[in-house]
Amino acid sequence: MARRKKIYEGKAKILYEGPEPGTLVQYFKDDATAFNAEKKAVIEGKGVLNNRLSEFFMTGLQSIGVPTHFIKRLNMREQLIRQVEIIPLEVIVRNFAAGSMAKRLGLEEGTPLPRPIIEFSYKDDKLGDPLVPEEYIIAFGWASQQDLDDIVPLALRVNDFLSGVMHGVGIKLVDFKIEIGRIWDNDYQRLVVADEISPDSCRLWDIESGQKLDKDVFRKDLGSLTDAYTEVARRLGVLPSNVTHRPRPTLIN
Ligand code: AIR
Ligand code: ASP
Repeated sequence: MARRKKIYEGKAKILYEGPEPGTLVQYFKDDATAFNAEKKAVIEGKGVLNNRLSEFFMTGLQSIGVPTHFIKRLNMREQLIRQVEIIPLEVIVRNFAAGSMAKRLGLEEGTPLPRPIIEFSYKDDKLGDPLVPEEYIIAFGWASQQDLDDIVPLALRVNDFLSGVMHGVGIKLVDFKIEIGRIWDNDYQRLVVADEISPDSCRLWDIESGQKLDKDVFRKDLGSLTDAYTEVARRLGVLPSNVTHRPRPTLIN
């Protein structure tokens, strides 16, 4: 088979040219990075889990009318997606204080916020994805006011959906990050949820015990990341086919 053309390689995923114009193949690597890639490791099985989990969340969003880039799963590590123009922002939604917000404001991790808070970081690894106000986003042309007026309710719908799904399996959605892509239909543009939604991009805490079931396990050396992600997948009923229980073959005389 001819080698596929690599379009882009990021820290956790690779994008290849897709089979048709306007499509790409998104490959999930086992690589984990944190603190702007200062900390790195290969975590066996992470890519397979995130491929499945991102599919689960994206198809769930589509079922309630939230457009995403997802088309279909191709295999254990790859999915077919729509090619989009990524808006260079990390759209972060927070329900409880944690991570950089807890640090910045001196809040205890887990403090409930008065309402979901949306913030934007400018996607630039060299700069460490700095938090930016809307004023910068519009002035520098990363997105328009109209885009932001569309992105905010989109992000809140994603938050409602994900919070509900996670709550149903005993997990608190503390915060998450999404990326938004533009799809052009002639002169008309649509915004869709792109990139991935997985425990790499969310903070997920067990409601009962407070146990962390997301990438903080890796960032803070709290144990096995694969075990944490497998637990999320198990609770959601999403497990890669090679680890789901299959009846053993029986001999027929
Ligand atoms: N995030 C931000 N950049 C990359 C990722 N994965 C996610 C984190 C967390 C949320 O955005 O995983 O769920 C907020 O991160 P922080 O570090 O700003 O508190
Ligand atoms: N994904 C980013 C990195 O690799 C930030 C993080 O998740 O901590 O550094």
